[in-house]
Amino acid sequence: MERARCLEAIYPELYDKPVVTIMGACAQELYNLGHRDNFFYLQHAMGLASSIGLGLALSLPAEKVVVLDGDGSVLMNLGTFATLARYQPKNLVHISFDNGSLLSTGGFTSHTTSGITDLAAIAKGAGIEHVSTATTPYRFGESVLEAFERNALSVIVAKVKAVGPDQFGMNLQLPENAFRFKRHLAETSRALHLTEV
Ligand SMILES: Cc1ncc(C[n+]2csc(CCOP(=O)(O)OP(=O)(O)O)c2C)c(N)n1
Repeated sequence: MERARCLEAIYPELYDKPVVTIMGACAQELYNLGHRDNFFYLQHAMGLASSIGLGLALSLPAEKVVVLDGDGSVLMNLGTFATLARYQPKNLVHISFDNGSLLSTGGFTSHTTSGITDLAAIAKGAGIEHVSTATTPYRFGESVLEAFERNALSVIVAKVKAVGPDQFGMNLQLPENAFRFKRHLAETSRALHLTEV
């Protein structure tokens, strides 16, 4: 299973949801499908996409917030599952694309390689009830649709190949993306705590 195909499959469902991605290959693959102002590609702050997603979910209870994470990034902030479990945002869907690799910086193996570390088991153990692992495109699509329907925190670990886009490059700098994302949320969501930008 390839992450790009997974993203392609769920892309139509993302049109109305705030989406936060990790940097690098995942961000590029989503961008390549067509940028939208409800997509925020987190740069530099590896491991913190889930933290930003949690903050958005708590601030925007009427929105379904989606985090697109990576195994390396989650491993860098493992406590995030315990934090998510504690706050239980009903409107957050956390998807880890587990390719067993730090693909975007050269493809070094991560701790999930060869099944050493099981992110889904960690999420369960942290106290998250709705956790699923997807190894086929069908199961991935099913898990995501179920999560979008569910009024509860959902974590999905998608086992994908360590392959990424052929080329990197976005016609969008981080500050512009951040300002447009925030403005979009302020204009379209029933935002409770967003200030003017
Ligand atoms: C704190 C920190 N350390 C290292 C990096 C460099 N870095 C950027 S992306 C990346 C790999 C991310 O791996 P993963 O989350 O598994 O996603 P993948 O690239 O495999 O899609 C690394 C090490 C960074 N941005 N921040």
